[in-house]
Amino acid sequence: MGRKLKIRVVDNASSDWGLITCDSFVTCYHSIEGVPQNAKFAKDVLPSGKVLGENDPYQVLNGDFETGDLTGWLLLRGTYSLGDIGYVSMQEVYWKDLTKQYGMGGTYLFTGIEDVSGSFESYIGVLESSSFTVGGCGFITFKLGGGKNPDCYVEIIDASTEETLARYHNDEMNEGKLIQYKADLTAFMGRNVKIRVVDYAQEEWGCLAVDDFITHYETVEELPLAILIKNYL
Ligand SMILES: [Ca+2]
Ligand SMILES: [Ca+2]
Repeated sequence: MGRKLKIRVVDNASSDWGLITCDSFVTCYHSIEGVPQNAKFAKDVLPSGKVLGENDPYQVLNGDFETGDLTGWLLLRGTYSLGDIGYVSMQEVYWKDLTKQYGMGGTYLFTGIEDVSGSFESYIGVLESSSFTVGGCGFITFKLGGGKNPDCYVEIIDASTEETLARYHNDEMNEGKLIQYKADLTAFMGRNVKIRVVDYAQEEWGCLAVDDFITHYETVEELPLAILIKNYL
């Protein structure tokens, strides 16, 4: 309040709806009642500059993708795959349908659920996190959408030996809607591990969306309401 500002309309894009139209910048309303009822709340997408897990050995780096990119993650393309299994996106809906909300945390998520043509779905590969130590109360939480195909799953691996310690599948899948899960890693307390988001499937919901890998809770009381995910290993 009181600061002198300017508005900038920026277009740095050259494809995929890389154009913009705008009108009616009204910058002063004397009361909140004057703001049009049907105006949609604009989301501030400016990255905070802070990276989740930066100074916490127990929290996986950028587990919420809120840097807006793959900082802390390694995206590996499968053999013969013509594209990546997903990308960091700020689209709130999938299939360009306003009723199909991902329900992501914050502004960004990682998604391979993009178009109805299914070209993304045919891609295979792995998204691997940087390492973190299992600590706190030993539970982690994450959000998972899509991936009904059994060849889509989330794994916990040992950071040095790459031994698979746990494997999770989106049993509660509701299209691309993100389901909040909690996983019990108490058996691996103190171990250095990584998360792998695996997509080896090419059809039948062979695509995934993920967000909010929160790997450090001091007590179970801090855990959000979440479904306990089954370890299939
Ligand atoms: Ca997020
Ligand atoms: Ca796939």
